[in-house]
Amino acid sequence: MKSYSAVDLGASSGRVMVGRVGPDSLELAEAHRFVNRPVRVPEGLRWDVLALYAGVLDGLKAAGQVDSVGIDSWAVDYGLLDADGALLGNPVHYRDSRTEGVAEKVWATVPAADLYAATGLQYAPFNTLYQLVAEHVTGAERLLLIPDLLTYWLTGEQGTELTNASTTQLIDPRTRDWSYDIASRLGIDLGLFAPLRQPGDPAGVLRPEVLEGTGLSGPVPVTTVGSHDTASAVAAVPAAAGERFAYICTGTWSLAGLELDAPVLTEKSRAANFTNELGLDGTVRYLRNIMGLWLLQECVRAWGEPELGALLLDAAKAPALRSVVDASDPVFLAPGRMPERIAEACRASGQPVPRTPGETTRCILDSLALAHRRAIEEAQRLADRPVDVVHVVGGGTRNALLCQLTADACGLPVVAGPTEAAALGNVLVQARTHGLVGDLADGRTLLTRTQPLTRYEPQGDTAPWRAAEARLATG
Ligand code: ADP
Ligand code: LRH
Repeated sequence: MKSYSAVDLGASSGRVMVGRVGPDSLELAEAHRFVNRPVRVPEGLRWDVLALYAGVLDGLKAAGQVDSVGIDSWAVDYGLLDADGALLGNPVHYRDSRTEGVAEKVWATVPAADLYAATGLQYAPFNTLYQLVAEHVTGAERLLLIPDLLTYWLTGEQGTELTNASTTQLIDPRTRDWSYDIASRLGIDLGLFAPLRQPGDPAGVLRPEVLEGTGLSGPVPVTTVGSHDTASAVAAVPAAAGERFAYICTGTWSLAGLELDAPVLTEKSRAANFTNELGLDGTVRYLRNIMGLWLLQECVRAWGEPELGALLLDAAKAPALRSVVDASDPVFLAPGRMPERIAEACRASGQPVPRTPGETTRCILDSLALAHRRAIEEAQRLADRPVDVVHVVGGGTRNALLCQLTADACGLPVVAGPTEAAALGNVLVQARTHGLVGDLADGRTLLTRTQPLTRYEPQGDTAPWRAAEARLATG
């Protein structure tokens, strides 16, 4: 039996989970959870990375003595360090407006089609590539993606973990190495990045000051995991051997798609804005970013934080599919005024405007289920890979209405769970280094045996969903 601390930083909360793994057992417990609250300062929207690091240290202390530590977080964002390794300013939040209009400038140098052919990455204004072009980095010696930055603070060692590096849009998904040509055409200095490292690689040991602050006895190794939270979450999709599955990682975002063994780099795939991010063991995460429960988080914030359970009960009673919005539309990316923006989108597409928080919540959940349906249908078509079941993992598994609507919209069974998939994927990679788990399929089999899962059968036929889809297309 071994114990692992899995640090998982989501856009809405950070947590340190403890995984206890034996040859045929896996238990996960929460040691510490803390809010991740971005801060708006006059220069823009920033991550409070020192508060997050303090939360990680508190969590490691609460977790107690473990055999290893692994860190994953949201993608694309980074900290810049000077020649002495000191952080230069607070990392910029991917929802900050600095990347507005930057893509068009980039495409004037490297056409969007060339970028996709070389990197397979979706267009999202916040891809690290666009952030770097917006920033004109000067005076920095090193760039560390968020989990790599925290790993550096814990161990003193620098590296760039591959699955998260693939979200920079500077990686070629065929070679799984840097896209040297794209970087040089855009004047991006790849020397800013520390050498690539792979999930499973050692990432150093906790520094003496960290041991002292957390009360742990050394040496405590830090293991490189799939440091992109979505890579870790997909690694923990509890698929049975040979199952033909799609997945949806639901949290602040919904990431819906397929696990493939090679990227899809066709023009049709680019037009549909599917991304090819890198997963564990040579896999590709072929998926679409959908705005996810961010839409609801922002409404809840605007409504003064009402209780979620009561809101979801009201949503369940509200009329179904009355109004839907395009939940993949980047128009919803920035924070603020979310109920009004949803109302505006309904009005603009000629649909009834939701009047109460319950109706707006229903509109959001219907819209998410519809976007899940579209992403999974299109992914199957573009990759020529039919599926029989949809695995839903992440915080959204706690929302039974969303899971049922997703099953109904897709016309497929949904298997919901685990909720803390990213932390479990993180733990599984650490357990592999001790030979307690084998490959991806082995880890998944262990999850099917040890984690509580809920199955939702599709109800009714998909005609109302197809009609809503058509309404949105012509609205
Ligand atoms: P992230 O990792 O992106 O911060 P999570 O995977 O933790 O996000 O998911 C957070 C979301 O899960 C919340 O925004 C909320 O919509 C949903 N959620 C959390 N707890 C519950 C609950 N008790 N009932 C319904 N939904 C919940
Ligand atoms: C989810 C996530 C997602 C990225 C986004 C920036 O937490 O990592 O995969 O696209 O954050």
